[in-house]
Amino acid sequence: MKKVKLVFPILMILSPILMLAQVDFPVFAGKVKSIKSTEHSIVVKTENAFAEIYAYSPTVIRIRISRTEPKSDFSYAVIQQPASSFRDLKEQGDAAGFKTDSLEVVLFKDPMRIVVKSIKGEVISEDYPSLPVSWQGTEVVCYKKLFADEKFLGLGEKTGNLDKRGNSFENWNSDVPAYVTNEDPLYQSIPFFIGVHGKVTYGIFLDNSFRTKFNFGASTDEQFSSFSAANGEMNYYIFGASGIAGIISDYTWLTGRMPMPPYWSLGYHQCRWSYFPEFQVIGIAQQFRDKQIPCDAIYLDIDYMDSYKIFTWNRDKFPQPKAMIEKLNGMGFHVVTIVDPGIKVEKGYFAYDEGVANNYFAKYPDGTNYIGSVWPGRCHFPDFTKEPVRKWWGAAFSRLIEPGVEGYWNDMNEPSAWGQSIPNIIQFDFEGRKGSITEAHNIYGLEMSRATFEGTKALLKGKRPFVITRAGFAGVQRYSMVWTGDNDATDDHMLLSARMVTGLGLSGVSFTGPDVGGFMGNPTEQLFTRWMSLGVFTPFYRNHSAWDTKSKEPWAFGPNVEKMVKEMIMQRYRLLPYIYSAFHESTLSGMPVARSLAINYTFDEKVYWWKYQNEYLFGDNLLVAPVSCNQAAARVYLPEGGWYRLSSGEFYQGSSEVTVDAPLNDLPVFVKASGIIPMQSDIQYTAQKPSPTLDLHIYNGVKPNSYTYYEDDGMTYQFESGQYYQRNINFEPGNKTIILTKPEGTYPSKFTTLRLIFHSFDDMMTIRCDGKEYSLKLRSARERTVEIPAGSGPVKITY
Ligand code: MIG
Repeated sequence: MKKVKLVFPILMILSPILMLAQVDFPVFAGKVKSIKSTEHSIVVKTENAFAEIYAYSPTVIRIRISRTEPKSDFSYAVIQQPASSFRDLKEQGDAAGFKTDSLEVVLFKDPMRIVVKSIKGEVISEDYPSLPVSWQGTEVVCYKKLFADEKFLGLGEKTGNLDKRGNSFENWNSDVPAYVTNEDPLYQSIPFFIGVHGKVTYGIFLDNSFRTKFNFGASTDEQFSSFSAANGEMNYYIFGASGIAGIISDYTWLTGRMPMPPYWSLGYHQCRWSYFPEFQVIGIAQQFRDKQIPCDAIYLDIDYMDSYKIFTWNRDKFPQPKAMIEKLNGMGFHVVTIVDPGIKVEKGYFAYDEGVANNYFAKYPDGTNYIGSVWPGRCHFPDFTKEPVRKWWGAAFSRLIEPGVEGYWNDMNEPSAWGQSIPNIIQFDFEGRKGSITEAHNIYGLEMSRATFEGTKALLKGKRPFVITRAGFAGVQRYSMVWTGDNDATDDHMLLSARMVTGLGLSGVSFTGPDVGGFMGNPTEQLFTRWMSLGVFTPFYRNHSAWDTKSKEPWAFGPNVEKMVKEMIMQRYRLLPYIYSAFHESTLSGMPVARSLAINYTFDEKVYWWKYQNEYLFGDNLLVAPVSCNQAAARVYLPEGGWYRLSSGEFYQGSSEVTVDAPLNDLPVFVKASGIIPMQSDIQYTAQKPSPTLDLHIYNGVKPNSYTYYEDDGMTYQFESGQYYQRNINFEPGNKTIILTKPEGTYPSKFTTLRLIFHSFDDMMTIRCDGKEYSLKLRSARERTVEIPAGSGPVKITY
């Protein structure tokens, strides 16, 4: 500590001199020369830098620091504008301070150093005392004080532990087939993390698409954390809402939230590289129906195309795509096709000809189109940082939409080229600003997803597109769901996938999932079965595997596994009303569907423990404990409150570590005491009508619980004009009432009857519902049921 404090002031004085000598020595922002407040910001000049500080909302502060005076302001991630200037700008001696309703920013002048506090005066985040923002070459770094107990969460799709302290990470979207379980970087760049120290939580989002690095106290003698960008501005946001849920809500307000996905995309998906020709695709679909295993989606990987040319069909293997898809639709299947960005260099191929004619491709500085090799051979790459290119790309989906494709799977968009080393000089338009791939690389997948989403949304005329992407950047949730790429068929990957899914969830991306069963390699029967059961409780439930692996459909491992796996998929479908409501909640608040326990139990140390860090809440009322496949029993941590095992109804007191059975057909999943879970009857695919009776499971507890049930047509955007069905279910154990509020919206629910299933309400045999008495049936030792009309007004139940 001492050493650092003494050395840096001296070095800062020397730095301009050393710069002249062309030594790779840091240039520090230095002393504040002037501070002025404008309508929307505080503008600061320092010896070597320009800074601007904005309040986007009372809990969202933006800090922007650059060596030269910033001319433009540009972001692909952020969709909001600064709100108002700070109030109470006060300059006093060595510091200036300004406030919002929730936060206070203190700017120290010598050297410039920023401290953000809560309005109560707790320090949330502060620049490391003797290391102000600095540059080395074009790289810019910000150093923050590391608190003794500080934890670091999020950062999107990352490997490693839930708490990332002591490690450093890089963001550079990478095609990493068969990545190892500590690989970094992977496919996505989401330069946003959440810090926890004392009783404080905060978030930091570095909005810079160059290669960025985050150091959470790795190799710094536990003194500071830092984040840096290879080029561009030190442009970051500090989120100071109290609590992680509030921070995620603010972050997704700033960068956008997931739009409502089509209902069918929450079902089970069957994929493989590749199902072809046509008769195999139909055959797989038919086997699902024959075996009565529910499934909603079947995928066409790269072999559906003619020589891997995007937006074409291989007519030998798929002579009549439209007729084939109609047939699949008739069987209740939706078709998803892969699209890669590389456009084959081939005269006469429409995408090549149009792209060349209109200057749609990324270029060398001399204006020639860049060529890299991918699946189709030599390819050009669309410049998605140009509006006309996005429009063109989007419109080309008519070639898939016309025959009936409903899902668009964006692959290889890191962008990947064989060799993975696209030269830094390749040029992109950046909406006229111009930039090279060093800046465009990390947002390439984001803008490709955007082009796909906006284009298909327009073509589908009111129907919701389903977009899937491998690469992305902060804000990707606005356009696409994210799958976690080419994992392996191992237990470690299965467990890691839980952390990656919840890590993405902490970082604004709710609709995520891994290749269930593992992409590379062949899972054992046990691993396959276990992973299929974890998939039930994962936002995205897709089985996928590589071309050189054995078949992995639910029946591929023999009748025993098939029976277990069939029951698991059926459970997913029974749970869809619950899952759909969780997705809807996420579209409104950004709250992920799969929630690390760190969100609700932030200050409970045990949720960060190595052995419990994979646990998460699935929606608000279920807790999932991933277990490796050969473990017959599991040690599980149940946080505060009470918990019921979903499969048996057995009760466990919370704040306890328990050992529970974990046979392959029964993943440890628990329902929160006072939890409410709506479930429907068995269906084979989402378009099939369930019985008109909705099961409403209510688990006894002592705490009140409010649950929001949501339904709509699952297909269109008509819910935006009121065509939805939403109802709160308020369970108040204190006064023994359950109130179903009057349904909101104009959409008629699929369900006209509610079967209330009371769990562990031991001596209760009657209820009163709107004054009328109903007697309960004993369904099992712990379950009592009764059917009541769903009703169109409020319903009050007392017991
Ligand atoms: O170079 O399209 O991650 O899911 O099956 C591999 C073939 C290209 C990578 C994707 C994977 C997909 C595969 N793709």
